[in-house]
Amino acid sequence: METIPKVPGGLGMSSSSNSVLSTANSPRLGVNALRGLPVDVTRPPFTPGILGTGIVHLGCGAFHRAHQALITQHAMTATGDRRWGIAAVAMSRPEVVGALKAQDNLYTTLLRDEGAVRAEVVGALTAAVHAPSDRIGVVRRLADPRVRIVTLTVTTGGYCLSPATGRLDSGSEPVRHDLRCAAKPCTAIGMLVGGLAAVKRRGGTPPVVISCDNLTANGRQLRRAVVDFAAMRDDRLANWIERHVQFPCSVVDRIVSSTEGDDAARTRLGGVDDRAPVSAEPFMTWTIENFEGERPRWDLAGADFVADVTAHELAKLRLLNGTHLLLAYVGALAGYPASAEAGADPVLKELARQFMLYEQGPTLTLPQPELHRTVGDLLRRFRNPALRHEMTRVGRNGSDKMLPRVTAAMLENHRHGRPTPGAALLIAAWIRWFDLCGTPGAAMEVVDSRAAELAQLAAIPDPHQRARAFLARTDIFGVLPEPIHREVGDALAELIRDNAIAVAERRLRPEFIGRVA
Ligand code: CS2
Repeated sequence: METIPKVPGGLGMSSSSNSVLSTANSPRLGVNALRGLPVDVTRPPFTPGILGTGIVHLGCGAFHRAHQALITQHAMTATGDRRWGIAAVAMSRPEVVGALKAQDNLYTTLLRDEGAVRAEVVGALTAAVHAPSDRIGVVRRLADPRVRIVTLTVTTGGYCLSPATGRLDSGSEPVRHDLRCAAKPCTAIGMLVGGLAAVKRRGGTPPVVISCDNLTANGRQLRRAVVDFAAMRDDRLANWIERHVQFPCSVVDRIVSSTEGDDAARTRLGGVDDRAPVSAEPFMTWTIENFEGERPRWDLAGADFVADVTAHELAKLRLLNGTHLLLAYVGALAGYPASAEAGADPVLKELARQFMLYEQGPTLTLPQPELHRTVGDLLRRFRNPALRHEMTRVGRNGSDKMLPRVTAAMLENHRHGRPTPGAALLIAAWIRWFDLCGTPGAAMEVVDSRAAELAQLAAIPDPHQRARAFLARTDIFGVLPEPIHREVGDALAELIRDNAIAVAERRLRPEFIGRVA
């Protein structure tokens, strides 16, 4: 029997099963339940049955459902153009697919703020597909002439790129599997190439492929992976993809939290049971590089089309995602299991503010007033008490996130002689988690594709040597100079012997030390 290797990336930005507490007798969400929902629940103005499928999405996690799927529903509502239903593909876990199928592909998005919860039932999905159960079917869907757009949220690992070279990691087991077994690919890259090859064979127009992952230059990275993979199958296919397929970059933003064990959906739906709800903040942006071809009027639903997303992307990755990591790793050491709690701690809030203003901010092109406004907004968003964004989710796969979100800026600051206490503490706290994971009551678990290799480094007793051993992993951190190694070692030594909040407070600018309340 064929063995399918473990695929990096997997579910993308999803939460896990999203099961809500339910009573055995509650009616289940579905087309028939729509009419009986409370009046303040927004319903889709169409049912999935009448939509065409113009989009395939790879990575049917919570993020996709609370972001692109909802925006697509709003775009279809604005125009009445019903060609843009989405076939959503779950890359690894079957639970969400089972839940959606049992609900006519309907689910609820709960937009949650301090004062209010707004519920909207989303009917934009025309199919939910479990990729491991239907690999041939996924490729067929990608090649369907009606599909004009493919979107992805498969996380960094899902791109199968080697961090050292930026090219396809052709030695990795999932990639080798997909080269051997092109008809039944297990990676997003193998699936895309399979679908595009079928479009080329029939002489069709390929879909536009839009990455929605938090990666630097996500469209260009995706294109690199796809073209490299195609070239290993057939040079002509690779050339055709290079010439004909558009991979616009896009920057997504919405904090989407876990809905696990959360009964809010059933309450909002007046007792109707939804096993695939998602919870998110009201704030949302989606910035997409211009491309040629048909698309839903996402621009009427909050998305922006621009010539170049670079500046926006850097700001998002460094201010929001980088600071999220700081709050997750340091906050979890302080015992906070979720981002909102860490964001409400006065010392951590000040640390986050200073990290954004004085470390990440100077590496961006944002004008000062905009930087200050963004930082203020982010501090509010981080501490939204209505969302439960667990540290384990925010902090997972840190080894993929360090360079784009933290150390690229750190290195730039070092070159300009600017201090980087927040970044050094962030890295030290991450390293510290390899010691602590699995300890009873720990506020975070380490979930990382490189966890096994890194656990060996974490066993080095001397904190300075341990920090050096981690930082020697240039595939994770890039090349950082000696003073940064020392600074991270110092922070790690302090975190081992002292309380994380005290260590954080010592890293605030002198005028704040002892004065944060
Ligand atoms: C978070 C993101 O888990 C993470 O990496 O930082 O999911 C973050 O919530 C989103 O990017 C917000 O747009």
